[in-house]
Amino acid sequence: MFDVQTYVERRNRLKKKLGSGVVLLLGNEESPMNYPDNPFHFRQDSSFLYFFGLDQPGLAGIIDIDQDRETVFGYDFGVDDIVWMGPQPTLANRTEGAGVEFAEPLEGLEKRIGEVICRGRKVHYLPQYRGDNFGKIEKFTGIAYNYVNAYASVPLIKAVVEQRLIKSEAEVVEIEKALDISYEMYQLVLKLAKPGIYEKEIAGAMEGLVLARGSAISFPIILSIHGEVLHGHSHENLMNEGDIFICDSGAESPLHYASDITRTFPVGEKFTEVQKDVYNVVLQAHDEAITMMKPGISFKEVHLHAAKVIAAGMKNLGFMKGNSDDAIAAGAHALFFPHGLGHAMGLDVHDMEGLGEYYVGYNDKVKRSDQFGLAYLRFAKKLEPGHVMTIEPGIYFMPELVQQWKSQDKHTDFINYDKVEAALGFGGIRIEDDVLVTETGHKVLGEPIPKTVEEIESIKN
Ligand SMILES: [Mn+2]
Repeated sequence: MFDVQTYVERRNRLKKKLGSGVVLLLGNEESPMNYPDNPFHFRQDSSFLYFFGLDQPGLAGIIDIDQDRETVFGYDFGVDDIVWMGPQPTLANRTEGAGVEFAEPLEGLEKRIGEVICRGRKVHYLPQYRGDNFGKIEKFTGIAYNYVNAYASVPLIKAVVEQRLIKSEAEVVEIEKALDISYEMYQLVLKLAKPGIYEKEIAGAMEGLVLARGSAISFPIILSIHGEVLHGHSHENLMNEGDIFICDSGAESPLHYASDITRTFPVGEKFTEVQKDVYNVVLQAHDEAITMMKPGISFKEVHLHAAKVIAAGMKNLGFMKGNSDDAIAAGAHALFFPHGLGHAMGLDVHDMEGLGEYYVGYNDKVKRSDQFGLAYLRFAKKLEPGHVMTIEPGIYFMPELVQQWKSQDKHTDFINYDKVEAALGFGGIRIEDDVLVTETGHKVLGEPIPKTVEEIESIKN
């Protein structure tokens, strides 16, 4: 945990921002895999971690703003539990570390919420994503399961997003701890990738490394010679000479802050000429986007600049044609770069996506586009010091998308379909780093992981 004061201050800020009512923050439960006592790896809810820091299942926190009283509800383990689990700290011991004065048995939570509602006071809760917590909110408030998220507190969402989006120095230190593991992961990938190995052998070794550091992956590893499948989690392919592969992965720091890094490497010692050409377009988009990162610039502007580098580069290589600005305005570049440039990162790898992407990356002034490609941009608003963003442009050759667009005669002024079709089977390229926005500009977090063609090929030789 961070020091006690961190959690006290975070809750004080939240109380001040909301002004009145009762905040209910549910921690997560153990989640069974195939029978109740055989759970998945436990992961605490990120907002609960942020405000209370307590990393055990079966807890809930109440912040009564009007009475200035904070309570953590939970369970005290008896000898019958300790027989199976070993000695456990008491609930009061645990809550003390979070600076919370009151620790009460979980059974009292329903009654407490009931009293608040009976008095006509507001219960603020966040959108839920786990079935058991939907069920709890339904039980405590009487709001039907299917309407639980519709009645989540918008003022609470906005207040939590505002706080969690700006990372303190201590939080950045945590993210860099996760990035230390990422650095080792990519050293391992570079060592293992050779013709004749299966994707799952590398992905498995990476996850083993993460576990051996006492950490957990921050999301399921993406590692595939089919880099054009954006979030593919199958690792069954045999990797051959001449293939390139995308590896998109992350780890968690001890306090559960994420890292998120993507590299694209050749399976053999070298990229082919065309792989190198396309790689350098993505790298240029990545580098120029990072250079633009500073307070006051909108992330949409940075995204559109990366799109422009990609459109111009693909025109240079003969895959696109016509005026690149017009191509971007029309959305033609999205055939190759269909996703957003990046996302906020913190306790969640897609930070606070569960609270609503709109609240994280957009606001009343910055509305989401409905154009294919731009619509997937998770964050468009202005950057501020303390934001941690990923920068992850990519170029992909997606056979189904190419066929669909071609059959619809889509953007024929901007796409050279003959040349694109001849290149199908290329796969995809994505390059991702994690970037902190500072007072004056930006800082790429973590030890540099090989990124240029020369760096990669010199290690692989
Ligand atoms: Mn990412």
